[in-house]
Amino acid sequence: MSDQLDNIYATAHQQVGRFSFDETVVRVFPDMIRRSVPGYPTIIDMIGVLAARYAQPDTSLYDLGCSLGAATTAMAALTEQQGNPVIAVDNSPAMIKQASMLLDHAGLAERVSLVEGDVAQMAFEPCSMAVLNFTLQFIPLEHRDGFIKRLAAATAPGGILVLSEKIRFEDDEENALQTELHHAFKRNNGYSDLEISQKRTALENVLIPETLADHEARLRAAGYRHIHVWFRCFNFMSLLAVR
Ligand code: GEK
Repeated sequence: MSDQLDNIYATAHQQVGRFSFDETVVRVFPDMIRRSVPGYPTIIDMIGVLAARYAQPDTSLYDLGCSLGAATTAMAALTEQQGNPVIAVDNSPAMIKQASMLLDHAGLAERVSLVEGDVAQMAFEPCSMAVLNFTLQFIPLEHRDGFIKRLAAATAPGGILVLSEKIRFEDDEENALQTELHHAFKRNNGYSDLEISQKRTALENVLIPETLADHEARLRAAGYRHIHVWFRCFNFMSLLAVR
């Protein structure tokens, strides 16, 4: 089951280990991401809307770092008539196992190829849409440029990348304020100060945020021509990059 309440960090851990997408996280993942990422449900819905607008006939759609397949499902639903193949990739065996069950239940097993693997190392087929919904932030910094370049090269002219990320701000004061507002959002969603602080420790050096300027520069260098922020809330944003 994957609809349990996230209370992983509710009690004091003697030592907070590195965060990993294991079975414990998979069990609570839908609750965790909804209560931790401002605007997550809206972003998923709009990924469907963007798929309806940008998916080109006879090309694949990628959901990279698909977790339980929320974006996959939105893309598949809003391109049903055109029937683009959807390729959903994640490197967590526990995520893939649960995603496979959920996609089966949703009747999407034929439409979606579920792949267990590292998105930064894979070869891409011609595609018209790729989604990195809060995934790039977990990929080692030194792999990010080459990965985005390879993805851009496989994307058809007029095709898109949707890149959602937690970001950091060059300005320390702004960074502190936006972080504080994010924590207020989490508190409002029922997380305690202990949970917020232990989760922060677990994500240290695992989730590595960059600035909006860093993302824009990388996308431009890879060959995306139009780059727009289409969603923004505190230190979370989503970019639409058109090839
Ligand atoms: C959603 N997109 O629900 N290769 C493949 N997968 C990876 C890699 C990698 N190198 N690194 C991390 N992951 C989803 C939410 S969660 C975001 C994405 C979050 C996977 C990791 O296993 C996890 O499932 C996902 O990326 C990140 O729209 O939890 O903040």
